[in-house]
Amino acid sequence: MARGAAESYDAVVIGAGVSGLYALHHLREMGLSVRVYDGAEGVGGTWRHNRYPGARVDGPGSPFYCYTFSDELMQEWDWAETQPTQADVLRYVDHFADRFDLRRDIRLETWVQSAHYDEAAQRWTVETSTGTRASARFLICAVGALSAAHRPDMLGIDDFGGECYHTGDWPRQPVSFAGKRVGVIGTGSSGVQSIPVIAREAAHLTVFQRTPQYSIPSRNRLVTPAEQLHARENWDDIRALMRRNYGGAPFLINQRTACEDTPEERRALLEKLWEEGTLNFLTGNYADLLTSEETNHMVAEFVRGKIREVVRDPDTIEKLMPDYYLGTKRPILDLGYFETFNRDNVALVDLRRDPIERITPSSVHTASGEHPLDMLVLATGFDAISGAFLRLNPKGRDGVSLREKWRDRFHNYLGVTIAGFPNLFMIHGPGTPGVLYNMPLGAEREVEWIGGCVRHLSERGLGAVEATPEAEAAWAREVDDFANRTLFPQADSWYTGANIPGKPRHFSVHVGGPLYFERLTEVASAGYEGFVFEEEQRL
Ligand code: NA7
Repeated sequence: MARGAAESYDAVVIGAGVSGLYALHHLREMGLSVRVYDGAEGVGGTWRHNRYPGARVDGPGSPFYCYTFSDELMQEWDWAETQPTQADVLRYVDHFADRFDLRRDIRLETWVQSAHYDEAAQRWTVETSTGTRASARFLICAVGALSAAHRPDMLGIDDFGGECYHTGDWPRQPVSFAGKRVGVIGTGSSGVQSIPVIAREAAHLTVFQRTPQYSIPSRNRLVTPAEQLHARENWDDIRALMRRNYGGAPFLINQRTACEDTPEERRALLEKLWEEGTLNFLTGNYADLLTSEETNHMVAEFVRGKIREVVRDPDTIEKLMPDYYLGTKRPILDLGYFETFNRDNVALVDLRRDPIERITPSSVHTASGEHPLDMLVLATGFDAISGAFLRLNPKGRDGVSLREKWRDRFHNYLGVTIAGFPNLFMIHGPGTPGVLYNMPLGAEREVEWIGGCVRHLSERGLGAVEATPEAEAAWAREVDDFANRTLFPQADSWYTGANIPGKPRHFSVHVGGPLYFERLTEVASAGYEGFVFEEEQRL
């Protein structure tokens, strides 16, 4: 229960994950008073909660999944592996918090339960689970694009009597699979990362798969001292390349389309990319991979061929064959995923042919029969991108809630602001490149834009900034236009909200990469086109 006078800050940041921590650092450097709240027992956000076995960076590998703003931070941190483990990323984030003395402004184990805007005061008030009430001119929602865990509403799921864990909210105490019959539901990144690790320890593993996946070898290995040195010595160039690259990774983009090469040249390129693994299999691939059905089909067939080469049982191969446009669901990097299906203690259930009918206290019951289990792992993903903002459900002008505002679509301007919600900024919200971009780098670039906007207000004695509905509508068209030039909207993915029953269906990621950040700069340079400002009220 909230009580007492409200604490007063320039900015309240909700979330102490990678983006919230950078927001704290950056705004504090600008001279603002900032308070950060997070419900967890430590900093790190998604990286703290997703501690399931096998959890690793599955984006740009080391040392490039990192903050880029501080040369010192880059020069002093050693990454062990090319795809760092969850524990390593958490160590890095903890180091960042200590290195920049962030903890004094962070309140942990404190959930923000409500946030509402007071138009007369031009301030946001938040109330927390510990009874604190805080008032701030700016509300920064760094609540995470992959933080609202999705537990499917399956008949009987609450009656399951064994251990049951969600990968996105994994227990803090060690989980043992030894001697147990384990079932994993879901074969997205979390399922694909955890399945090989669980299979090595469990007595038996049953994988319940709805959509077969393309997965690319991560080729994880130790970072060599020479690589670390090279990155340090060439950091300025590498950082510049990351900022130019579509996904914020230091990969050179292939400008060629598939039809410019002979079949032999195509095969050679795909073999080379497959051998190297990592997300570069996509970014280094043909420029028309995500725009040409033909090219996509050719590359997809190559990957299906790789699965056929690895898996021995013909029936299992059949079940594992992905059939959507490659790259239009979240790309997955693995360490021996397909090989796992050659183990004697692993079974694969194809839920498309054999759907789950109910969960009983001791089994998963599918159309074909009973699968007895001691443990159920829900690798069923997230109410992604918009979900955590909706769970926060701030109330803006006239008391209108975000849930009301976002009933049919996740209306926003630049992915950062929302009409009717003055002085509220999102990080990695719908309409940003967010989940398709190197997330620490994306957070930096969004936060720096937010900082510029805040500075614009304070230098002019302005009290509030708000996107116009017209700017929002034009922005929606812009995001749609980018997406519709690609095959992305055609997949049933969490990018389109298809994984959550009843969720408005539209592709909510800006696929322009660096072009998105150019738009942010353009808008600011044009005097914050698409925004209205209010004079500061002096109460
Ligand atoms: P994802 O990518 O959303 O994967 C969730 C998986 O769970 C996916 O295979 C889903 O199948 C499956 N799923 C979801 N709901 C159900 C139900 N009701 N029944 C059966 N199967 C279901 O989440 P992840 O956590 O793996 O990945 C998010 C990560 O992306 C993040 O952690 C980063 O690593 C990048 P579907 O494909 O929807 O048919």
